[in-house]
This record gives sequence, C-alpha cells and structure tokens, in this order.
Amino acid sequence: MTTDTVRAAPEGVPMLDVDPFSDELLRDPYGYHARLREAGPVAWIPKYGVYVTGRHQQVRAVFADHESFISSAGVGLANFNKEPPFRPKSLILEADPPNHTRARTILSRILSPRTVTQVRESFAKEADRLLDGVMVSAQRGEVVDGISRIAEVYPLKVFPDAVGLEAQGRENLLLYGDMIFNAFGPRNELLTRSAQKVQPVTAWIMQHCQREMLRSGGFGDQIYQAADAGEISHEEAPMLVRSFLSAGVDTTVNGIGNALWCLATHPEQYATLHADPGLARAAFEESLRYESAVQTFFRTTSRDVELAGVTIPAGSKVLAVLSAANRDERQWPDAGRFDIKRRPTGHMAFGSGIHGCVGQVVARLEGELILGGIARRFKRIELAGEPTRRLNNTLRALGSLPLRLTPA
Ligand code: 8QM
Repeated sequence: MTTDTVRAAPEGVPMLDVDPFSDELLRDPYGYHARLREAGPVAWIPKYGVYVTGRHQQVRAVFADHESFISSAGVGLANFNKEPPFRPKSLILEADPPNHTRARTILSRILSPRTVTQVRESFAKEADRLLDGVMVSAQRGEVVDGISRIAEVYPLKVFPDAVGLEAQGRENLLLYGDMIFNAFGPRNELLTRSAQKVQPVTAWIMQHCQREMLRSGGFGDQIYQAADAGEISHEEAPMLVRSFLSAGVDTTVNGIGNALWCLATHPEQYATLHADPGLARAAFEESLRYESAVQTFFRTTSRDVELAGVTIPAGSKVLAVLSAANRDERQWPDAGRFDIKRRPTGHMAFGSGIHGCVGQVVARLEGELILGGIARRFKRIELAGEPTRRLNNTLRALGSLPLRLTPA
C-alpha cells in the first residue's frame, strides 16, 4: 500500500491534511471532526488518497447507497480488489448482495428481538451478580476500574455464553477484536503491534468456530442448523460464527466503557438517571451518539458516483466518520452536549442501511442492564483518577477508568 505517497486533492474537493489514525487524533478526534464537517460535505485526505465525510446527511447517504458504495472491497482502508484481505473476508461485513443477504438473513433471525427476550433473564442475572460484586468494593471505599471490572467482564461473560462458547480462553476475544478493528485502518504501529500478538489467538478463534466447540442451541449452533437446512454451506458456517466472535465483544465492551465515562463526567446527567433508572436505555443510546465505540468505516465506490455535488470516481475509498456525523450540529441541536433525555434516533453508531448492526438488540440489552443496574445501586459515579486510552484505529476505547461509586 502506498501510504507514503501524498496524493493531491481532486479538483473542487476541499483537502483535509490530517492523519485520522495518528495517536494524536485518535486520542482527541473532536477538533478534527469539527474541521472535517466545516471543510465541506465531502473532503479529501491526501495522506491516504481517500475521500472522507463527517456530516450526518452524507454519511447516511453513503450507507443508503450500497450499490455505489460497496463493502466487498473491504470496509477498511485496504482495497481488497488491489491487495489480498488480511484474513478471509467476512461473509456479512465484507460482502454485497446477494451474498450478503444470505448471511444477513441468518444472523438477523438468530439475533432477533424475540431471541433477546429469551436471553434477557440470564443477561439480567449476570448484570446483577457482577454489580453486586462491584457494590461490595464500593462499600469498602475501593476505587473500581470501570473497564476491567465492568465493561470488559460483562460482555465477555454474557455474549460468549449466548453464542455457546466454553469459558476457557475468552480473553482471546479481546485481543482478536483489538486486531480486527485496527486492521480497518492503515498499517501503522497500532496494527503492527496488535497483529504481532494475535497469531496464536487466531488459531484459537478459528478452532472455536467449529460446531463441536459450540453448545447446542446457542447462537453459534444455530448457524450450523441453518447450514443443515441448506441456507449456507457447511464450509461457510464457521465463518459466520467468526463474525459473532469478531463483532460481538469489543464493540459492547467499549460501548459500555464509554457510557460509564459519559456518566462519570456528567454528574447532572447521572443524577437524572439515578432518579429514574428507567432512562438506562436512553442513556446508553445517547452515549453511543456522543462517544461512539465504532468511529469509522470505509466503503469503496463501484462506479462514478455523486455525493453532495462531488463526483467520486469508481474504485475510490470513502471514509465515513460515524462519530463526526453523530455530533453534526446540522442534525443534532447542541450536538456537543451529552443529554440522556435527547432521543438520538438516527445516530450512526450502529451504521445504517443493509449493513446496519445486526446485533444491536443484544448490544442495547447489555447497555441497558448495566446502566440500569448501576443507576439503581449508586447515588454517584465519579472519576477517581485520570482515565487512560487504549488507542485503536477504529474503536474509541478506554484502557482504564478509575471510578468512585457511592452506594445509594
Ligand atoms: C464491526 O467479522 C465480521 O463479520 C465483523 C467484524 C467487525 C464488525 C462487524 C462484522 C462492526 C462491528
């Protein structure tokens, strides 16, 4: 890949001379997001030779037109039509109709709202168990790390349980997720470092995608049942299980981690939530808008396509900045304000269109149960020290979040 070749902006397209994947901008992207939105509806990033959009209307338009903005050439910076994918392509994420449709149909059935009513009780029990333990620490006056004690633990328990994965070795899912989400960006230090660690983990992941490793009746086994029914081949089944293991943990870990950060840094909002824990779902939703776990996705143009007056030539990479769209003042009044009573319908944290997050009902359930459980137990949630960031090319992630939780 020619990351070193700076390419001049096409005629009439504003240039945005930034590296969105630099440590500096990953650490604090919001100034660059504002510049991105102000530059125009579409801009050009010379360092990578890609188009970029950070306004809500255009991000939405890109996702709505899956025939012009395709996924099968990869949803990261790498163009799979020019270089081989770093792992066999996902059957759902890195696919277009009609292949995408087959995979999507199966996953949306497994992750349907009906399914979620079936797992709700066990997910709720686990949230209570975990937070009762946090309460014991809080009563002793201990500082609790919101990441290692809550945000990482909960999704790593409930989701793999639902998939039907054994308990042993689940921490591999975090390493794997870190690599997957770095791999949507450039081949920078972050990707190199996470790729070095991942070799043995990849073998473990693929092994655990096999039918005999999966509890019968779980989400994973249900994919094999779809293969039995002839909806996909038995060779494709482990690849669809891999999608659960790729997309189902690091996303919710950071969705929950970021939500805890939002609440700890907006005490008046937490007071509102504590007064009415029924707002947990709304609070999670607003934190997804305000501090989106998945920050960006690329698409590749399949043909010359116009976006807000700019003709983007076929074969171009387009960076859609979901998190910038989620704070676009054109869409959200007072976009920079975290307000759990806002109804942030139409936020882009789950994407939108045919590739919109297929697991979002599960993600919302996890967020609701954790935030609701905290709201009921604690009068206050405050930072007890400086949080640290875990930099990732795609995820907005915290490494640690020291919290002081005051029992109600
Ligand atoms: C991101 O492997 C996959 O199918 C896959 C990996 C990552 C994601 C989605 C799907 C969006 C959460």
